[in-house]
Amino acid sequence: MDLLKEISESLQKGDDAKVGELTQKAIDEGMVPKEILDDGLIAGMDVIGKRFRAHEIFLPDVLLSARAMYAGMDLLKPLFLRDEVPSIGKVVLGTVQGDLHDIGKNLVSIMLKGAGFEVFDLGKDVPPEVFVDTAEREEAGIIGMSTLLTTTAPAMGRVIEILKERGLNDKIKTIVGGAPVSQDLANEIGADAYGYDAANAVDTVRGIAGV
Ligand code: B1M
Repeated sequence: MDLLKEISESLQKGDDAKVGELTQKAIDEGMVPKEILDDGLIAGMDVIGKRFRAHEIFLPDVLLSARAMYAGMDLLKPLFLRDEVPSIGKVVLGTVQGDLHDIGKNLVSIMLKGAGFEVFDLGKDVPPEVFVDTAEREEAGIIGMSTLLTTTAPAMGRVIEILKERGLNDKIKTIVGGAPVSQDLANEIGADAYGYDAANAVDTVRGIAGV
């Protein structure tokens, strides 16, 4: 079987040891890391999402697949990072309050760091004030927010409101992303930018940071 297909299928089975082993094999065979990520790991997770929505599988299965996803991502991570790159800008990043999904946000974090940004990763379930307080304290020019739940998308708007209340919205720009987020939603809540995937988030952050 095709190696990337095997990675995807092992991830769907929640077999983290196998995903780690196959991801390492793909790296050793010289496959492009982005291809392993997109066509192996993310492809497998997409199937899990569809099966979960169709009630064919349940939360514990999704958790096992998430663990398998991390087994692969941990091996790919060093390949996306570059050592000793001087910082080209500061980004405060997190998953918004009420949302515990962090796989996509962590990918955005890895890729931004790889592109030379200094990232203050606040993790998941981050209260709106914490995004703004951290950006102010660290003098970061950009706040990046991720959400996977339609119910927590409005929390991104609250961050933007706080920036306006503190008169910081000209100085600190915002980018939003995640499965239920769209350019329309970004416009609606007044975000400066929308990123549809991790690679696009990097290009977009570069654009709004002017680097
Ligand atoms: Co949950 N979950 N989950 N889940 N989960 C979804 C999101 C869901 C769509 C599944 C479904 O019904 N088909 C659904 C949301 C429905 C909705 O709101 N419309 C859902 C639900 C309902 C839930 C619970 C409520 C289930 C429950 O408890 N009954 C619960 C929520 C708990 C909470 O957060 N309060 C829950 C829990 C979980 C797990 C903990 C089991 C696990 C998360 C583990 C973890 O993250 N550590 C999990 C998972 C894994 C998923 C699915 C299957 C996969 C998500 C994922 O990691 N995808 C997901 C189904 C799906 O999305 N198809 C689902 C891979 C990842 C690489 O993609 O995160 O989209 P993604 O990131 C992409 C882009 O979106 C973008 O870049 C990445 C790709 O390069 N991106 C950005 C992301 N952030 C960005 C930020 C940017 C720019 C781009 O700029 C700042």
